[in-house]
Amino acid sequence: MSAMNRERFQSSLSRSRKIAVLTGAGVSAESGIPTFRGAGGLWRRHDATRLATPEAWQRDPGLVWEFYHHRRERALGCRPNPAHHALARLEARWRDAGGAFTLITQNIDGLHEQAGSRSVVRLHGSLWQVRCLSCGAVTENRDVPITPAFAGSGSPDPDAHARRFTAAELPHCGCGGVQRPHVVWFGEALQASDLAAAADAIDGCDLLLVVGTSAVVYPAAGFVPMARRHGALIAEINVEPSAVTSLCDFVFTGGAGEILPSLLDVAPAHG
Ligand code: BV8
Ligand code: ZN
Repeated sequence: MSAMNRERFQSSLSRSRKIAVLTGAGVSAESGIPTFRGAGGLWRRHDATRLATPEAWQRDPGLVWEFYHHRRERALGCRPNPAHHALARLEARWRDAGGAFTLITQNIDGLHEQAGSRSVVRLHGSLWQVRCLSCGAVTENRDVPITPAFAGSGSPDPDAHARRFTAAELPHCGCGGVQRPHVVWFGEALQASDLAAAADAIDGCDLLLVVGTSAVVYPAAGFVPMARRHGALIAEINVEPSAVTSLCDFVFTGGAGEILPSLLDVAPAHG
């Protein structure tokens, strides 16, 4: 990134009164959580985007739970990286100075909240919540394995023995209903309240940071052109161009964990 570009960005950031951030899997890459479209997008011979669907659940809920058990087990040891912490610090500085700040994430790993981010819109749900198919109750659940039957399962090895799980071996709610991951699958609608909260954050923001997303998944990716239509300045931090790079006023190429701590080390001009 050129020094002039960096300076222009940091002075725009300092003058911003309402900041919005959109993050994707790339912000967690340096925490050890594989991205969707990188090698992490494959599990056994399945494309992750085909497992994260209601159809996959109808066909074989045990296989879908084995996929999520694998991701929960792998995420257990992962911690927020300097990118998550830099965004949490920026939020605190803007909040203390009376500014507005909302972080909209596509990620389900919970690392933004672990790093201390407070104003978070989780567009796609949480790896650590389950939802009952009978009574709809959404509960926190950090059990790994999710039930004893999944102990030792979930290997991503394409030749791993694929065993079927009975309905009784799946997680159950106190009401007796089967529980699914509380995430938004492809083909499922996002929660209206989350979409509204994200649209409010984009409406009237002077600066949108787009961090670590390929910006191919909708409606999340649609918030970038929405911000542009509302006149916001847009900065992208990514290791490579994305589907929205052409809409960005500033493009910083590199790992979010390396770039964000110094790039965002700016005091608000107001307050
Ligand atoms: C809906 C939860 C309607 C589950 C996820 C054709 C055109 C447009 C849209 C569609 C279409 N066909 C279908 C659709 C709709 C579909 C969609 O967008 N499909 C895409 C694939 C084309 N969208 C949906 O289905 C959505 N729902 O539209 O509903 C509807 C309305 C009413 C009633 C019924 C239905 C639901 C989408 C949500 C799906 N769920 N996650 C789970 O995780 O298991 S999406 C999932 O994939 C992630 O959450 C994430 O959002 C997405 C992956 O995207 P990224 O986060 O960007 O990750 P990716 O790996 O792609 O990229 C990583 C980036 O990081 C890269 O750019 C890389 O360069 C960068 N990077 C890597 N390392 C670093 C880095 N950057 C910085 N630093 C680093 N170190
Ligand atoms: Zn229930």
